Amino acid sequence: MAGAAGAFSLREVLAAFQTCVSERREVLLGPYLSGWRGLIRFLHSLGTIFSFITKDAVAKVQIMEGYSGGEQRERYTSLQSMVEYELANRLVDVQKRGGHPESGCRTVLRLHRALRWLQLFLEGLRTAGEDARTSTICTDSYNASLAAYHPWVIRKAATVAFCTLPSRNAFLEVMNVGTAEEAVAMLGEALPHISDVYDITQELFAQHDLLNLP
Ligand code: 1Q0
Repeated sequence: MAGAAGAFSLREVLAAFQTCVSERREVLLGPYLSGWRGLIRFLHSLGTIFSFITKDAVAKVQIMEGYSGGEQRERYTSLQSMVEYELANRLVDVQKRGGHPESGCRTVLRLHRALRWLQLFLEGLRTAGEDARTSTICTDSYNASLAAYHPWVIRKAATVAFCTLPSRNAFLEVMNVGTAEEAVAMLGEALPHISDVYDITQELFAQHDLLNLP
């Protein structure tokens, strides 16, 4: 169930993204959604000012859980099999929203774009100085990724929420992986796995011309 309670552990989230990529370089939906559930747990802990973000992320993960536990679950084991199935069966609104407003493809595309934000944000946290402001790292990462897809009102609300973020060291602590230095080291090891998931998905969606789904 998306958004279940429990302590956040970045290690678990990163491990989930690590196990996402199969030997055949497919992105497995099960671990992909586990990774997202972990991130959502963390979002919950940031309080109500983030709830408009949390709600959207929960809704999208729930849509995907519906597919991966549904009648066609075998078609939804990986992003590759999902794309193939949904396109072959015309289950994706390609030009404008119509009969399939909640296709797996368009839903994953939103999560995929957010994963780019996460990649930039964690890289920013990892490389910033001790006194860096998390809100600045977060805003810069957002402006370089997701912001391009959001209308003004969401960009505004997001920027206001980012200002309430705790300091870099508080963030590193909340990762539950030890000291700030250990957290930074772990980010360095783990970030390539997130990048891998991002790159494979980006290539898959580009190949099928799915990067601008309504
Ligand atoms: C740390 C602060 C978290 C900041 C999250 C940045 C993302 C801002 C996103 C604002 C989204 C606004 C809500 C609605 C947007 C939708 O319109 C949009 C498009 O969907 P649709 O159906 O209308 O076409 N949805 C999205 O773009 C998806 C947004 C998903 C956001 C998921 C963010 C996940 C963040 C997790 C926090 C992880 C931090 C990890 C760091 C841990 C370090 C200890």
